[in-house]
Amino acid sequence: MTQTAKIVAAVLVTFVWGATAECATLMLDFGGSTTTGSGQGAVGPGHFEGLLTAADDVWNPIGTSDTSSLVFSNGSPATGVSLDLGGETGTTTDVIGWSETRFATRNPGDGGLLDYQKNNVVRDYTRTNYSSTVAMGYRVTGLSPGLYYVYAAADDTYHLPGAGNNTSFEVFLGTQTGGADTDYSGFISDVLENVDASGSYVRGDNYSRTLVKLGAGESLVIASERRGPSDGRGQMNALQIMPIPEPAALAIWSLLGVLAAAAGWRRRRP
Ligand SMILES: [Ca+2]
Ligand SMILES: [Ca+2]
Ligand SMILES: [Ca+2]
Repeated sequence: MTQTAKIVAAVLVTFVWGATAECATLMLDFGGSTTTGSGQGAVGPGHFEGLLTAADDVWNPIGTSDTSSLVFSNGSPATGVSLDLGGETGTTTDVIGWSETRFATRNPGDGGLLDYQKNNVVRDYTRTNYSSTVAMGYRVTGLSPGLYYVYAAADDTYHLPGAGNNTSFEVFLGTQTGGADTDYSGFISDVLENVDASGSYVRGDNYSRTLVKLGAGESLVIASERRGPSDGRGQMNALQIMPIPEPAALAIWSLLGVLAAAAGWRRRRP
């Protein structure tokens, strides 16, 4: 590849990734807090990893209700996109019922938050409120088909650090067509141990990043459940659902092929 082509590629990758991610990333801030954390510009795991920029600053505050009034991270309306909250139909059923409405929000305890939790979207959360043993589900419908990174953060910030705060959650991810209740027992999952005390986002400890392929007409389904000796209550502090610009990347490589061919043609001319 020529130096010019390399520069063109770098610029295009930067531009296309930035433009695509910025305009179609969905950021959900669970919990009822309006003082801090649910406002605009808060840093999530996708920002921490450098894949989202300061321009991706619009979060959707989510309490305990389903909603179809959502915006993307650049503030543009997420027309046709909706969020459905649900709860496990029994302690060990591994099925999310989407007509469940018994949820609650929790603000953090009055001290001891780690630095990355302070004044941030991960400080508060939404959880199930009818049993201490059921998972909670989050279903997003209306997103464009393609590849997504799903960032999930779940931690019990209501209890102070120490033995009670190192709560471990399992986050399940999958897809679904139609509106039926969802069996998530076959979904892929990530475990968040929440034991790191460095005060920073740490992937695999206090947040997960999972690659999900969404087909045409499919909904993204996420479930969370507290781990322990027995099943525990599910909750979520924040989610970022970020498209990976795969078609754009393919277009870039096609263009580079044209550039390389043109450079070769020029070199061969007398
Ligand atoms: Ca939150
Ligand atoms: Ca619902
Ligand atoms: Ca359960």
